[in-house]
Amino acid sequence: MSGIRNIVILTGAGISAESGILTFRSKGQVTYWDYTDSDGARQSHRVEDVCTPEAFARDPGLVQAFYDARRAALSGVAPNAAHDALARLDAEWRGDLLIVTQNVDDLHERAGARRLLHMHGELKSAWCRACDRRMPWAADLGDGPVCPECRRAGGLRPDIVWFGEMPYGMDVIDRAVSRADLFVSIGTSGAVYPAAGFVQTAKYHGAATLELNLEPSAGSWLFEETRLGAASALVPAWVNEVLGG
Ligand code: BV8
Repeated sequence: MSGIRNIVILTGAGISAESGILTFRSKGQVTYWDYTDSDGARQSHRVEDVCTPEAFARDPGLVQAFYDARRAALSGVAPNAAHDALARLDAEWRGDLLIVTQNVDDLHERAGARRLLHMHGELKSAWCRACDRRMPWAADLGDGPVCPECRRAGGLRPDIVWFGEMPYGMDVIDRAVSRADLFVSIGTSGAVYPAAGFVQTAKYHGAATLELNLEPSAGSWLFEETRLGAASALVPAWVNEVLGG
């Protein structure tokens, strides 16, 4: 691809869908999460209503259970061909590359991606509200474990950016998107900001823009080109194009 040196790729829940991880929305429908509380009562929650500081303050057990279940499920899923293709691009692309993911799963890194930024945090990280340190975490948090850093119990929360909280790495992302020659959006509905606005920043600074998605996103009209289909087919084909076969 002549003239392309700096690439920014934004990924969303759709790139992990074929690995068996639920998306937040598809075909305009918001995903619900079914939960059985400690009294055995079954509840159903819109995912978006659980991913907020207010939900955590109101019912920490519910929110911790939501993330404990998703963290535990990671051991039963694997990267798919789309994650593998982006890891190959990361290894072979000599220009600048940044994969900005909205996802909190670890499939990009398990596929081998290195130039990666989790703007919404990670399931396999915990944040201690007592000592403000973040640390790798693979176990449950719902049982109020002791923070290995400050030795206080019950202060650990998921290291996840909830609605109303500032995403991570925004300065790094703004710099990379402003310098990009090519901005590619993969598997995202374009429903959540500030991620959904990156394409406008890229266009403003003259980048070419490409969307790879199962269905047109809310921001499809902003992209020069949209390719519709499954990420596991579209992404390897696109990476082959970019790397010249
Ligand atoms: C902030 C972590 C400011 C949690 C997440 C009104 C207008 C504009 C903005 C707002 C507004 N009201 C409120 C806001 C702000 C809000 C927001 O955008 N709300 C939306 C709902 C309107 N944003 C925020 O609060 C953000 N913070 O603005 O802070 C600020 C300023 C100063 C000081 C403090 C704060 C924080 C947002 C982050 C929330 N956390 N995730 C978790 O994961 O548990 S967002 C959540 O949605 C997930 O991260 C998810 O990844 C993300 C975005 O969704 P997508 O990735 O796009 O996934 P989705 O399911 O929606 O779509 C999947 C797509 O894939 C579909 O299009 C589908 O067709 C496609 N697909 C499916 N299968 C495949 C496929 N494609 C290809 N192949 C397939 N096989």
